[in-house]
Amino acid sequence: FVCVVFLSLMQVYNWTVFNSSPSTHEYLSSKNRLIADRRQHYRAINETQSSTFIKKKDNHNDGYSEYVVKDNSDPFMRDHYDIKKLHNLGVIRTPEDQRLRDEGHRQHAFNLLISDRLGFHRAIPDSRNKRCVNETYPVDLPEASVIICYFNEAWSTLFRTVVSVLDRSPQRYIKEIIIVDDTSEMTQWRDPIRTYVDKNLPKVRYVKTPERAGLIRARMFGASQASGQVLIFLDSHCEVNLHWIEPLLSRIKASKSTVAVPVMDIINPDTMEYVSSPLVRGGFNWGLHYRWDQLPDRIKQVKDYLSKPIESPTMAGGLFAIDRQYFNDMGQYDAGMDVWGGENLEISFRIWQCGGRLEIVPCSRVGHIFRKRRPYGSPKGQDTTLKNSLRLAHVWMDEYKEHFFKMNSAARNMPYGDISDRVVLRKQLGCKSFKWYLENIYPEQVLPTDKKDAPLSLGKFKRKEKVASALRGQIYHLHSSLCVQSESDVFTKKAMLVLEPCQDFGKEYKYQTWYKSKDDELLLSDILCLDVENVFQGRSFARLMKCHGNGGSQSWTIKKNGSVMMLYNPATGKCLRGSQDENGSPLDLGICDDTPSLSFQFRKRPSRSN
Ligand code: UD2
Ligand code: MN
Repeated sequence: FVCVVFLSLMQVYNWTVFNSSPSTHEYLSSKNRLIADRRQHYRAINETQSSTFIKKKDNHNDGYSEYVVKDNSDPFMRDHYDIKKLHNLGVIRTPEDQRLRDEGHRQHAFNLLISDRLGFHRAIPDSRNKRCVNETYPVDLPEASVIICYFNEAWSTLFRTVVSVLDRSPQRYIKEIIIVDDTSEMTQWRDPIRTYVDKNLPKVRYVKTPERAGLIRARMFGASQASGQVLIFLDSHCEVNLHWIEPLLSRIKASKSTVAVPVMDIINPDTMEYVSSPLVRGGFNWGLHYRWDQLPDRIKQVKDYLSKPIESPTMAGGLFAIDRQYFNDMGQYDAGMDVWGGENLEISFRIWQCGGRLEIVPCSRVGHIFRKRRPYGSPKGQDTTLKNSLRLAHVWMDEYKEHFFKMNSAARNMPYGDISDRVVLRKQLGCKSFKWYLENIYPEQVLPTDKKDAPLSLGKFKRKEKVASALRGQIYHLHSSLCVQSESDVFTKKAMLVLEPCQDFGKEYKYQTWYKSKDDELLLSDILCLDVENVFQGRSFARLMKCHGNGGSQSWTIKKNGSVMMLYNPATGKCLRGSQDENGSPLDLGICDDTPSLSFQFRKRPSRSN
């Protein structure tokens, strides 16, 4: 009986029945010390990993079936998205576990212990809106080359990305998966990865950049080797969800100049929990940082907007599908951009201004690990985002680049390399002005001068003192007062908030600058909203989240309390709380009373000088 069941399972359409047990053994035989260190560990993963796909139902007549993943061996591995079970996976049992966890946080900025224990296959919740089940797609969709660039990615996250694509896409739509090793420093993994791919994953190709190229040039390098009609780019720490690919390919089949972006769900870097994201779209602020925007009413009025493609002014950057010919014709990327940052706004502006279309496709969902910091730098330690932003401002933004310079006066005189190629490209493609883009594609965008609310800092300003500087004989205001800022120095969703000494200038400036919106939201750097999340029973923490525009936990009422105020969150009935003594401990919410830890003040930001 067992045999019969097994054989019939094997026949399930061209589907590969994954049993990853043979997988990592080959590379385990290598002599490399680091690998030997991990032998025990990966053996443990393999033994818990045998999973089988069981056909659930044929709900499309195009030969596509729905599968549930059944894990055969370890009860530990079932429902691996359940937060309690994930928590179990994170339990440290041996010194080796501890070492792996610490190393993971240091090198990857996520919980490597849980990631490794999850293995390559795991079930994730179907995060789509229910309406998506009724969507139908053409049968003859174009084939895709999936391109995954990585620099120092962890083994388990890289292959979970790859395997999720193989697990959850009809095989006929996957021409190939190209993994582009951007000359990772972890050279000891190079051969094992190559061998593993060659032996186990026939559709996957390993390529390596000749030298560290940065993610922008690495993507072009990968694309130049691809042969599918469509290119789909993914970060190397993603997990694609059920039916993720059909809606993307359908949009490109309908029009070759449409670029289709899935909704990015959140994989929590500490717990690996997979969390559905609200439907929002891409925007930017005048510091040229990507920002999540709530959907404007004109989109919400469209019937079934929760399951129909919506146009988006920009994309986040990492995940999108584009026709390969179109990608080449419209100038790929700006090869003068280094390592990280800015390329997502550049390609977004270019798509719209040069006659294409950029859409977010709500029924396509891909999880991405949002880290709190980037665990790598650039080869020369330079700030590549600023240089890249300058290039795109000069090529695409016409007179509107002045708004960017107002926020970054130092950038005005910074070198940004030669952009003449890109200027020529803009002419050749006959692209429209930035004014046209703002008026027609992003009418919701506010010019900085229109802003009603001046930037504020939110904090506790009680301990401001004047200190005479013996050296220069001048009086300085030393702000020993504390300001509310993100726990990390990037704008990451789900980041907690902490109190740190107030900064008026320099890098910290933008991490402490808040804006009040007319909908009672508080936005950090005009990017993410102050939100509340119930993490543990009875204790709610303040977090940064995408602004969803539905009030609730993102709505804050100011309650005056003498010269100070309390920030009341009607959704939880509690007030924002920050203990005054401990810098660095996360802000949470407490019952609104007179305790000093609940009192805050706003202060207008001084004008910015860097
Ligand atoms: C976001 C985008 C990312 C990119 C970036 C801006 C998403 C999910 N991610 O940052 O794709 O658009 O914004 O530039 O929207 N990598 C290399 N070579 C390098 C550095 C990185 O190949 O020199 C790889 C890296 O391993 C990863 C990808 O590029 O797979 C993106 O890097 P990231 O995950 O650090 O960027 P992220 O998600 O913070
Ligand atoms: Mn990423």
